[in-house]
Amino acid sequence: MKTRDKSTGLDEPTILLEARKLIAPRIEDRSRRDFLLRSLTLGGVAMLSGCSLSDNESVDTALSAISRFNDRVQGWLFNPNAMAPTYPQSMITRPFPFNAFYSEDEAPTVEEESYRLEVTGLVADKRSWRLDELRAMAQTEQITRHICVEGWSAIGRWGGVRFSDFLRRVGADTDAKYVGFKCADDYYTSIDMATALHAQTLLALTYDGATLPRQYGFPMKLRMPTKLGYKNPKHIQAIFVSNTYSGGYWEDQGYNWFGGS
Ligand SMILES: Nc1nc2c(c(=O)[nH]1)N[C@H]1C(S)=C(S)[C@@H](COP(=O)(O)O)O[C@H]1N2
Ligand SMILES: [Mo]
Repeated sequence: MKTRDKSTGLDEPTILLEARKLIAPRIEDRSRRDFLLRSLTLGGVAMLSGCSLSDNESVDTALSAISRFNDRVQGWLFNPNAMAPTYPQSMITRPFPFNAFYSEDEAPTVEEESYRLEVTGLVADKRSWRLDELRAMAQTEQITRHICVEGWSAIGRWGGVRFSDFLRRVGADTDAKYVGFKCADDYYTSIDMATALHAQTLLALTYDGATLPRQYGFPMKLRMPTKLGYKNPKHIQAIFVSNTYSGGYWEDQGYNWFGGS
């Protein structure tokens, strides 16, 4: 079951639990965090969000207001120079888990010959890319942990083009706010520019030394060890640079947009 339960109702423990989940991850000072989480009340949620909690809809609005606030806080706290941990080969999770909003046999089949990566928006060079052109760029590799909000994590080895190299190569406006992605399976997401330029953000073309397999995102995925699984789009077909917020598949259903891990 991949649908998020939106029936927050007016059940106080559930609302507070949801609010705590949104607030907790980015308060680094432990004693302040524990204090804030312990002392959070329904009144506090209403106050933080500027919404009355009179019905389901206003509860949802309040929680998404906290989530938007959390995006800003995460953006401020995100350190573009801090590196996510890397691991030795011996720690790679085998087999690496599959996840999508459908089952593994339904993963899209993309044909290499006809495939073109579309690049649009605030970029100087809007021409499309063939896979071999991306393979001809400098390649790098990393072994990092993928963390899914559904409660699992796994260590994997991805290789490909540093995304900051790609963005500079296409003459992207790196002062723009967002980079968005459209995928072959109708998935979509968008990320903040600071994360797009992070040294560990890869336009991944390989998994464990071989061409990225179909179910893990062929022909390419964006791999970011600084973000949760759902922010890492597989089967990327189009990349766009923009100052307009464009959300994402899970983000539009209530998942936090910044999605830092
Ligand atoms: N195109 C596409 N990308 C996607 C998804 C998806 O359904 N479609 N699911 C996301 C989620 S929730 C997770 S946890 C990871 C899973 O990647 P994996 O199959 O390589 O483990 O892909 C992310 N990227
Ligand atoms: Mo996920």
